[in-house]
Amino acid sequence: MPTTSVADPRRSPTLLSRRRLMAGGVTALGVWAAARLSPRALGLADPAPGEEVVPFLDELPESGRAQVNWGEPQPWITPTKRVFTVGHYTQPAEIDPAAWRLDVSGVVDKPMTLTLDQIKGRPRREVTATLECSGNGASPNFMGAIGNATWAGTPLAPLLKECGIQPSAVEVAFYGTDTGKEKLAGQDVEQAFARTLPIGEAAREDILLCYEMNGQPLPHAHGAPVRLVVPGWYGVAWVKWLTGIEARDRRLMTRFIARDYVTIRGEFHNGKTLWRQTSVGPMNVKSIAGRVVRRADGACVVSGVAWTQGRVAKVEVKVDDGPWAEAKLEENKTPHTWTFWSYEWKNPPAGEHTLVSRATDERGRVQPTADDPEIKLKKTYWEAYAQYPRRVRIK
Ligand SMILES: Nc1nc2c(c(=O)[nH]1)N[C@H]1C(S)=C(S)[C@@H](COP(=O)(O)O)O[C@H]1N2
Ligand SMILES: [Mo]
Repeated sequence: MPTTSVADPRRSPTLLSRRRLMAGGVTALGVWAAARLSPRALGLADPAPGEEVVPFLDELPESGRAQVNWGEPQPWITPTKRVFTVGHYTQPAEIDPAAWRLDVSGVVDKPMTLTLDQIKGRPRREVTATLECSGNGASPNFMGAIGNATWAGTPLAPLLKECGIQPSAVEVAFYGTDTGKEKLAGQDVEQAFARTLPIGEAAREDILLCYEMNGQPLPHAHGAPVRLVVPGWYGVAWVKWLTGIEARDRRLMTRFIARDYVTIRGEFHNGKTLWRQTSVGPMNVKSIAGRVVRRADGACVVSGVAWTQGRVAKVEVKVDDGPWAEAKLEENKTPHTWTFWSYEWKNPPAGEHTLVSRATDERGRVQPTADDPEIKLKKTYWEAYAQYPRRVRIK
């Protein structure tokens, strides 16, 4: 057992810092320092004297883009500058908050037009929730489009109630200022980015008209002045640069609801495989191993994150072809937020190994392997939540 290969920083301080540089990249140093101060940083076993990070052989290169870099420790709250951004139409110019208006219309008794001051004058609520693009993990070099942030704004539900939603309403639609030309029935039609929530879902207490992110005014790139926050749903539902809300008595079928951000897959029903097409909605159960730290006694601590719609119930880790072993979950009182986990890998043998994690959520959903029919029979790009095996070399 090659415990002697673990550097003792008391004897060799430069070796440890060089390892840190290799593991996280030069710009990561500040993040490392900050993360060590936070009791909820992923990988609490951040190298103490005598410990070292074992880099993953499949570590993704630093992309230079705003996104989570798994080679760095993750604080529970992702710094805003680390949170990815997505815009499918051309990004709108900055919106003048004084001129901005939000229209609430459709099948309501009392349509409304609100200013930003009126939105901010309404009851304020903070919600911590994990935002993930459903494309995260769908292509080989892409796993950083996720972040856990604290969002503040006013709850949507009481506003809808005040508008008096009529019984004919089946859903609530949300529109952004960004538009694009879509070809429909041979014609070019200008459409705004839009998403809908079923009427029951829109009544949830934790859906926000959000104007603050991590204690700061919501940045333009994240949808200022106001965006929708839908805890537990994939990012596509979190409409940015909000301009309109409509209660609707028939379903909206615009691009990012009905033609893109859709999942086509084979489902088993009464012994038959039937092909179903659905719109991307709530998050699936997913986890990723983020770090391995070698302790002075030779054991490795594997740590990572797991998330789902609702709460994660269990995370298990498998080394090579070994059995699934339960990881330790950090307390997870808040639903729709990621949770950290760690697993003690005793006596790791020298050589290359595969580590993989599997999360189970409170509803009993289990993160599938890439070979599971649930993933194998998925013909489309979005909802990439298969188990994510990682490679390490133990010296
Ligand atoms: N108006 C508008 N809102 C939008 C989008 C968009 O293109 N336009 N993209 C959605 C998608 S696909 C994702 S993943 C999230 C990303 O939010 P972020 O840019 O704050 O990370 O915004 C969503 N809201
Ligand atoms: Mo997305």
